Amino acid sequence: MGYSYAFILMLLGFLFLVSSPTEAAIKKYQFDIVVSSVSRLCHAKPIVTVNGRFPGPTIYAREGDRLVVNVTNHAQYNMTIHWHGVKQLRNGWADGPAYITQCPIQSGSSYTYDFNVTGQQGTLWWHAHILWLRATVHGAIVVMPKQGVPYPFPQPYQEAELILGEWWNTDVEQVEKQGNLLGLAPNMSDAHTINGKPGPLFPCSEKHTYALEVESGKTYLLRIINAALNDDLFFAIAGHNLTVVEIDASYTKPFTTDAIVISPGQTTNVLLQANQSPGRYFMATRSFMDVPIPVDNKTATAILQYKGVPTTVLPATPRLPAPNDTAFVEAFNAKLRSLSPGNVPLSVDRRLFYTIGLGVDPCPSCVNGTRLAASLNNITFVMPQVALLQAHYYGVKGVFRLDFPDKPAAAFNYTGVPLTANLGTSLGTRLGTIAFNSTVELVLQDTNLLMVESHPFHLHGYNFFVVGQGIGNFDRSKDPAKFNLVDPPERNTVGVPTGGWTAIRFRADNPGVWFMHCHLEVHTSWGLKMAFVVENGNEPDESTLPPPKDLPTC
Ligand SMILES: *[C@@H]1O[C@H](CO)[C@@H](O)[C@H](O)[C@H]1NC(C)=O
Ligand SMILES: *[C@@H]1O[C@H](CO)[C@@H](O)[C@H](O)[C@H]1NC(C)=O
Ligand SMILES: *[C@@H]1O[C@H](CO)[C@@H](O)[C@H](O)[C@H]1NC(C)=O
Ligand SMILES: *[C@@H]1O[C@H](CO)[C@@H](O)[C@H](O)[C@H]1NC(C)=O
Ligand SMILES: *[C@@H]1O[C@H](CO)[C@@H](O)[C@H](O)[C@H]1NC(C)=O
Ligand SMILES: *[C@@H]1O[C@H](CO)[C@@H](O)[C@H](O)[C@H]1NC(C)=O
Ligand SMILES: *[C@@H]1O[C@H](CO)[C@@H](O)[C@H](O)[C@H]1NC(C)=O
Ligand SMILES: *[C@@H]1O[C@H](CO)[C@@H](O)[C@H](O)[C@H]1NC(C)=O
Ligand SMILES: *[C@@H]1O[C@H](CO)[C@@H](O)[C@H](O)[C@H]1NC(C)=O
Ligand SMILES: *[C@@H]1O[C@H](CO)[C@@H](O)[C@H](O)[C@H]1NC(C)=O
Ligand SMILES: *[C@@H]1O[C@H](CO)[C@@H](O)[C@H](O)[C@H]1NC(C)=O
Ligand SMILES: [Cu+2]
Repeated sequence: MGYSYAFILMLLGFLFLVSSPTEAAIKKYQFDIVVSSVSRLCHAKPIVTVNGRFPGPTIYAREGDRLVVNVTNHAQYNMTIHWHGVKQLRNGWADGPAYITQCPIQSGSSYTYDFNVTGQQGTLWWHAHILWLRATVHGAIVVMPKQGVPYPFPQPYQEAELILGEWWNTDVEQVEKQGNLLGLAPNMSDAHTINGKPGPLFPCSEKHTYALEVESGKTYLLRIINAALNDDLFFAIAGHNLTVVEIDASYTKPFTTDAIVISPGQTTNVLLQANQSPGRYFMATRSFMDVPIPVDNKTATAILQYKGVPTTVLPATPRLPAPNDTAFVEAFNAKLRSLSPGNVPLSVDRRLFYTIGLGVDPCPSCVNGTRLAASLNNITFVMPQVALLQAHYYGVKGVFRLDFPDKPAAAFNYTGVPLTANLGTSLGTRLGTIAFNSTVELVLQDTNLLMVESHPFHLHGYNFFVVGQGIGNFDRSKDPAKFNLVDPPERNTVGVPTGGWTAIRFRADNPGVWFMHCHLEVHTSWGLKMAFVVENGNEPDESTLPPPKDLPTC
């Protein structure tokens, strides 16, 4: 009796699944790149935006949907948009980094990004991927699970996106240009922002404060995105703990914390229970920086507003970790575990070891006769004049070399006493090549050439597993034994700790040309970037798709 009852339930469940509307939808968006006057910090200034909004519009999709985004450039700057974390299977044409997968959309032109969101759900984001324009050209991507598929945590009452950013009072392109011209570090930002607003710790900011209204007793899902150009950030809400459930659109084993750390490029979903005495509480964000270099150390705030509480009530202030709290960051990262890890590569076909270096190269016109430079395996990446993916697809010679070294030319004490010798770098547009479907282990090793610093690294076209992390020099004979191959966090952007290393693994099953770079824009500008050519497989469905007809040309 019990048996047949269960059987009937199973049958009903099956029928329900079959009849539920799971068909993928086509979601169309129009992105107009326009210069708009936005008022922040006491005065209005023109910034480059999508549809006049800052932050830009949120893209909503379900796993499996097709997104069709027509980007029309009405501004004077060249533009491209990157869909950060979308895997773009066989479809690098829609990935967006300028001169890597496409030529820019020039003033007066349009390009339609047409891509499917396959096998991914959670919070991602989109941003300009040319010059420093992503400072103001960015927004959230919310990928809901397929129809009828619940979250692996209790259904929240409501959801909200919190985009953390950096604000300059001057034109951000002038800041970048001035840094390049002088060969020095560019000016740091004037403020941090939460959903585009700096909050009341800044002058004339009462109207420039984001507030999130909550009902007492309810649970909220907060989708937090670090869209800052150059700053790792802490985030906390006064009086409330946060339960981390997802990072970079990959579910995690839930854990509770009073603050999070989030690097540029990363996303973190947290559950917030409005379970404190009804009131007003500040949310706050501020930089994490554990080496003594100048950084925008100003705190942006927003308000968690319990429904019905008068806005005259002074908000409570949260305690953020100290700006140099490395121990908090290490402990936080150690808690990140995949909820249900997919196929973590257990064996490795290809081992890569890349050193991250900051240095100086000759520059006769610069202030010191030198300019700051950054490199991987001592190679400072030189941007090509035409897009690498096109050059690869059509076999155009002379655009790049396929000889990026798998390891540095010579081993040295990477994180030893500050290394002031060999501070020059070698320049080139050199790419690494990877066989289709091979498993790759990449160890990113920070160095003390010039100085140590932490670097958030982003790989396009893939998620990877973060199998290990440590301080000091990576030890090939000892460290792999400590790798987590059971439930390592899966993500698309990972921090390499100051004076330390991070090991990632992925299966190269997405053919194309994929950018990999530090997500601190200042370091990317200095050349801390490279790209992989992942070869086609043998089957017809294992090669890069043909390019769309409206792909921009250079
Ligand atoms: C994209 O938008 C522009 C401006 O509205 C329009 O002229 C163009 O036809 C659109 N392209 C496509 C493919 O719809
Ligand atoms: C997206 O999915 C649709 C439907 O399966 C398919 O026709 C289309 O070719 C896919 N597009 C890309 C870029 O993969
Ligand atoms: C950078 O900061 C310096 C010193 O405050 C200032 O003189 C300069 O105008 C700033 N540059 C830009 C592009 O805003
Ligand atoms: C937050 O979590 C900590 C550690 O689990 C706990 O001691 C504290 O009481 C919690 N605070 C709130 C407001 O729930
Ligand atoms: C923030 O940085 C400025 C300039 O770098 C410095 O003068 C100031 O003391 C710092 N403030 C704090 C609270 O660390
Ligand atoms: C962090 O900064 C504080 C204040 O500047 C300083 O006293 C402390 O020594 C620093 N801690 C570390 C671990 O560097
Ligand atoms: C370059 O010049 C600046 C400003 O004059 C100075 O602060 C800095 O120490 C110099 N850097 C190097 C590497 O010489
Ligand atoms: C590397 O440098 C550090 C600090 O300068 C030193 O403690 C360590 O012994 C060196 N390691 C090797 C293998 O030389
Ligand atoms: C990096 O390359 C430059 C230029 O070839 C060279 O002078 C320097 O010694 C190299 N540095 C290292 C650490 O390999
Ligand atoms: C990739 O390799 C794995 C392990 O050998 C194999 O199971 C899988 O089918 C291959 N995938 C493709 C697309 O060839
Ligand atoms: C825009 O991109 C095109 C194609 O690469 C290039 O020729 C042109 O100089 C760029 N324009 C600006 C203003 O950078
Ligand atoms: Cu960096």
